[in-house]
Amino acid sequence: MTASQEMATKLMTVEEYVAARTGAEMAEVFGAIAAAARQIERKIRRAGLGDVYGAAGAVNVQGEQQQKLDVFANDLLTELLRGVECVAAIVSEEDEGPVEFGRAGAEFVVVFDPLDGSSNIDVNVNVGTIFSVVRRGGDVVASVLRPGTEQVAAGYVLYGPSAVMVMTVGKGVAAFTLDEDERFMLTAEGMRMPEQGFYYSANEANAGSWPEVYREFVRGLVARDLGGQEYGSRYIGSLVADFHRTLLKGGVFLYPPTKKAPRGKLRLLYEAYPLAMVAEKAGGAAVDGEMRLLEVRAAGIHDRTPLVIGSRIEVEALRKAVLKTAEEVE
Ligand code: FDP
Repeated sequence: MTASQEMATKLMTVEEYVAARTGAEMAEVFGAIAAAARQIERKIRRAGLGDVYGAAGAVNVQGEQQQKLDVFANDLLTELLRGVECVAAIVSEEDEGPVEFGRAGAEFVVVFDPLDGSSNIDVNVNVGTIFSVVRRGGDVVASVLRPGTEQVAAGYVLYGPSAVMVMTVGKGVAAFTLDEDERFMLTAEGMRMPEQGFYYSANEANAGSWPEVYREFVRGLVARDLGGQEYGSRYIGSLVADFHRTLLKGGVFLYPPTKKAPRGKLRLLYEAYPLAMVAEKAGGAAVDGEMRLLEVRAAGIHDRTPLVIGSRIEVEALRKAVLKTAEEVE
């Protein structure tokens, strides 16, 4: 790439990037997500100055305390996407069912977790928005319950020291950084996750209640059994931030089944599916332990799943170990 081509690439907004690859309708969807992300970022940046920390007083459909910023982010995304003609409905972590916009011919449904890792807000630690776009095929619920392989676009926004949107419209993974003029500008294209990496990321306080095969896997990483690779441990407890590091540096994020959450803690539709699509498009992998994550089927919109996601070598090694254990048990 010549220097002038590189400049041209860098001067592209996320809306322009999407329009050039998939057309104006999807660009409008991204425009609404970017607009919401801008406002969420502004609110988070000034969180300590206003009355935005803490619980909103309600409990969401997951039985979790809703934070004020959860509610703010959810309302904003819903309203901005309502303004996009090609969006038929949204499905959010914060709502019991889909919110339909009454547009029979609209093509897309947007699924999102408006503010992931929200237990980190009060301590000024990174949080994120995760989203996925699927085509509406008749009933909205049936459309979003199709396998993750059917997603047409997916991504996340990480509200960190800078705000970054990482996304795919099915052809490679790109990152956009929020600039001073509040535009998400292209800062990386064709992103690739390292084949093997330097960090593993898990809430090890739960290790006592993981299936033994996961404990053994992590012990193996620490012992450098995986090709002699040396690992460090990193766990933020904000999925978007933990995933983003894994995407850039390689390694593996795992949230195995636990005694308390035998079917996993993380949500399939609006956490695992979008990140799995990004991971795969960047050359990484994601499984629920045994299966390719994008082929795991949800029965309900708020279903949970175990999640192992990251570099291909670590994810494959874990999957092989889990499958072997399953064989031995049979
Ligand atoms: P949070 O409960 O703060 O919203 O999906 C929720 C999530 O955060 C993820 O962002 C994070 O990876 C995970 O839960 C953290 O769970 P633990 O506190 O059990 O480690």
